[in-house]
Amino acid sequence: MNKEELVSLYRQMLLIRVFEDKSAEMYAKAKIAGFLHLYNGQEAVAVGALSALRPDDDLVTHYRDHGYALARGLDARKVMAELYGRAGGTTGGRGGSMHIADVSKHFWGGYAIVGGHLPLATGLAYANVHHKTDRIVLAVMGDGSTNIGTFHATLNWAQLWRLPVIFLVENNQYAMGTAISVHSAVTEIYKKAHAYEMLSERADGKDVLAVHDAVAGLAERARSGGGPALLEVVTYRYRAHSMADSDVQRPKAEISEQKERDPIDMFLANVLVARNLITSDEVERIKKRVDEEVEAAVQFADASPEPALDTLYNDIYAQPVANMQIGGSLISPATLYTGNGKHG
Ligand SMILES: Cc1ncc(C[n+]2csc(CCOP(=O)(O)OP(=O)(O)O)c2C)c(N)n1
Ligand SMILES: [Mg+2]
Repeated sequence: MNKEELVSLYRQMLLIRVFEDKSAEMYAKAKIAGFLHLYNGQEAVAVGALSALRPDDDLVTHYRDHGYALARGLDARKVMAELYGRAGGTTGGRGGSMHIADVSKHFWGGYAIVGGHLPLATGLAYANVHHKTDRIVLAVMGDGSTNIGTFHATLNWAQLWRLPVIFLVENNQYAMGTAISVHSAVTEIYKKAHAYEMLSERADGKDVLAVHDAVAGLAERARSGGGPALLEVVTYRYRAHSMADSDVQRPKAEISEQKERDPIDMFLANVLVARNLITSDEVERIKKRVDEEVEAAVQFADASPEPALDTLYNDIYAQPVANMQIGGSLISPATLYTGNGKHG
C-alpha cells in the first residue's frame, strides 16, 4: 500500500472510534433507543478486511455493524440517523443499529440473530457463482456464533460446493459476558473449520495490516475458484456487550491490559510514524476532520424527521409480481396488501 492508502486506514479506524464514542453519548442522552453494540477496540478488523476487498464484493455482518458500514463508505450522517431511527437513516429508520444496510454498496446488513446471517451470506456466494460474476462474499461473525447450528451447516455447504465466501470470525474472546473458555469446547476457533476440511487461518485482529494481508490472500484464492476459507482474528472489545449490558464478568485489569495494545495507537506509532509517513500536524488535521464528520452526523440525525406514520407498512413485503400465482389462484397485487394494515 502507498502512503495515502496507509493514512486512509488510520483515518477510517479513527472515524469508527469517534463515531462509536459519540453513539454512546447519544444513547446516554436518549437520542438512540433499542440495542446498541459498539465496536471500540475492534476497528482494525473491519478496516483491514474491507481494504482487501473490492467495493462490489458482498458483505454480510452481525449486529456490531457500524464499523463495517463506515469502512464500506456509507455516509456517517445516514448511519447516525439510522441509529436515531429517523427517516434519513440508511434504511429509513426502520432497522436501527443492528440492521444497517446499503445494497448499492453490496452491504447486505446488519443481522440481529446470532448465526442467522451465515446461510444468507453463503446463498449470496452461490448466487455469485450462478450468475457467473467473480464477486466474493465476506461473512462476519463473533466467536460465540461458531457454537450455533447454522455455522456448522453453512461451513459444510460452502466447502462441499466450493463457494467463494470468507468466514471472518472476530474472536473478541467473549460472547456477551461469557468467556470463550466457558462457551466453546474449541478455543482456537480456526480449528473448527478443520471438521469440514476447509482452509483456515488465524491472525492478530489488532494489527490492521495483518488482517488486510490475510483477507487479501483468501480473497484472491476464493475469486479464482479456490473455494471458501475461515479466518479467525483475535481481538477485544473495550465496551460491554451492548449499552444495555453491564460489564461485571470481565476483569477490569484485563480490559486495561488490552487497551495497552490499542489497534489505532499501534498502527500510528509502529507504521505511520515509524516509517515517517505522517507528521504530528497531519495527525491533528485528521483528528479535526474526523471530529467534524461525526459532529455533522449528529446534526444531520437531529434534523432528520421521524418516519411518517403512513409509511409504517412500507418495505415489509417485496413488491408482489403482477399476476403472481399462489396455490393455483391468481393473486392481484392489490389483494396482498389492503392499505389498512390487513392483508388479503
Ligand atoms: C440465536 C440467538 N441467540 C441468542 C442471541 C442473544 N445474543 C446476542 S449477541 C450474543 C453473543 C454473541 O457473541 P459473539 O458471537 O461472540 O459476538 P460479539 O457480540 O462478541 O461480537 C447473544 C447470545 C441472539 N441474538 N440470537
Ligand atoms: Mg465475541
